[in-house]
Amino acid sequence: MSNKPVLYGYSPSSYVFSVRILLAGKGVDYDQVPLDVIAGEPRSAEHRRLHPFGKVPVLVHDGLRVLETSAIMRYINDAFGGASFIPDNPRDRARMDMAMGLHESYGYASMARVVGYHRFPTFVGHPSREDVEGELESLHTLFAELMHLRGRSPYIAGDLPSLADFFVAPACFYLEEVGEMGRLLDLPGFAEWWARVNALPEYQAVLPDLSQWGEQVG
Ligand SMILES: N[C@@H](CCC(=O)N[C@@H](CS)C(=O)NCC(=O)O)C(=O)O
Repeated sequence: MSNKPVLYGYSPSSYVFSVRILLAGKGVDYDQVPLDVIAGEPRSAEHRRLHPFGKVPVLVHDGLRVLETSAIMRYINDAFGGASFIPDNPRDRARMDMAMGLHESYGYASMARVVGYHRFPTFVGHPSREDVEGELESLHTLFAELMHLRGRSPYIAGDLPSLADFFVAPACFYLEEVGEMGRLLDLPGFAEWWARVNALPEYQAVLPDLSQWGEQVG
């Protein structure tokens, strides 16, 4: 049995991206099986043996299979050495958990539809521009709340970067990439937080190569 974890999912996947930021931050060496989401590879019968809903990421380590990005991130944080990205006090941990839960429940799907509108419209069912405006409104509400949670802290859950910043950063990366970041930049504190996250070496180290990504559109 190998001690090297295996991460299933290709790097452009926003959830895989979050996990890779953390792996870089921890300095963990791993293998990656780059299943392409837009090409439908996670839905194969073979991958469904690892993930019954045909999703990525999946992390396999020492015979343990971990599903769900937030669980994968907590596992990596705790199972490997290096810095911890989980705050050591209950109040900041609550901020981290709230941010991750809010993004999972109210952010990810909206982000995927906005980005899909530009880069993989068939995959997301051809949303209209009106649909996209509604999703952007939800994302505005979400990030207003995240900045409220952050308050005067440099990062979402305190003085140091946490799983929460890594969990939501890919959404911002993609909104910027497709030119839909504008309204968020008006939120008090957002631009300052985003510049700080952008400067993190673990984030810069794993920026996905998007040259072969998305559907052929236009
Ligand atoms: N709740 C899951 C969501 C995973 C998820 O939706 N992953 C997307 C990629 S970012 C996926 O695998 N999509 C494949 C599909 O829907 O066919 C998690 O936290 O890991």
